[in-house]
Amino acid sequence: MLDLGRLEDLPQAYRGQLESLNLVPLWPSLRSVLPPDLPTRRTQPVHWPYQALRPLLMQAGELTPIEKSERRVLALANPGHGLERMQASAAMYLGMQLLLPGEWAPSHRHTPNAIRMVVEGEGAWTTVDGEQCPMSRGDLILTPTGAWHEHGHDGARPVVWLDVLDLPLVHFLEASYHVQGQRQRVAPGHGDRGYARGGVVPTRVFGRSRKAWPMLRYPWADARAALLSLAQDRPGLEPVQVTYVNPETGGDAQAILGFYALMLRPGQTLRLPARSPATVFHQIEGESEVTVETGTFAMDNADTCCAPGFAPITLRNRSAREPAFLFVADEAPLHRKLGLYEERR
Ligand code: GTQ
Repeated sequence: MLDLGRLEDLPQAYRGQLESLNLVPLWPSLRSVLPPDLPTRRTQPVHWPYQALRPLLMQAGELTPIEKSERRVLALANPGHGLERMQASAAMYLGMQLLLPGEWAPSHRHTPNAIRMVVEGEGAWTTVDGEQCPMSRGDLILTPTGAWHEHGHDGARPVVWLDVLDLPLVHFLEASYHVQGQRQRVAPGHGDRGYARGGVVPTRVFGRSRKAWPMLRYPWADARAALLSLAQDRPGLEPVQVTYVNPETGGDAQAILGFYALMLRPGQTLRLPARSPATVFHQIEGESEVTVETGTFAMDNADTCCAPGFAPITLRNRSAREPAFLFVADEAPLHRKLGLYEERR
């Protein structure tokens, strides 16, 4: 490989002249911005055990009223990016949000896309562009870019969910902002009822529904049933996985991040190829083991972990009797759209 010159090799006076004209020599930095074969990744493999973070989230409920927080969230931050940046990976933000009985998180909309993966509790709801979506463990709820959303809670116990946003990317693009709104009027219609069965979609006599986001809530009961049915139908199938899609287009549910549910058969070990996008795993049911490069995380119920891109990942169901279910989020739609998507075996 060529031995490139260093900044210190240049005369001080010349460097000063460059700087005063806002000029920078490329060659001393060329290898750091274009490293050989593998990108430099700040994203580290990180595990956030739910049992450790839950008491701190509940404490936030005592320390900070909803009126003082708007959204009561602990961000799951990757130390590789610096904790203050609140990034799980280059494009993904993760947060654990707590809503207490009777609380209301006011309506707003913003440019980053968000989803909620419900972790615990019953009785809360998120209203997205007028559609009130009930929240139960494992349900996936979309709040796509620009959609009004507010959270309320009519139940008796705390409700917690995992937020996944493409905030770091949108912020990096200098395109991140929000708009405060009024309490929404709930409109009739539920995407998850209209699109309750795969293979058929609601059809109006006079043209299709023009909603860009026809389905906002993906009940866990349906995704789980789809995985069990797929596993039963194809006993030889290695990865038993479904993708959350827009039922009108068949494409990814959101434009930037991808969302999936994966089932590990009892005792199953699944080796995933190294892929360019970073990946997040959240344990919905059962117990598994996630090995990223050389480190292994023991994932219990409601645990979350992340893996950088280009890292081989091995998943293992730690139970020999019960299936394990993981919710997966990644940056694959973004990488595909940009032509950057890669898989290495
Ligand atoms: O619930 O609208 O974790 O706006 C971060 C930003 C949640 C939300 C987050 C948000 C929200």
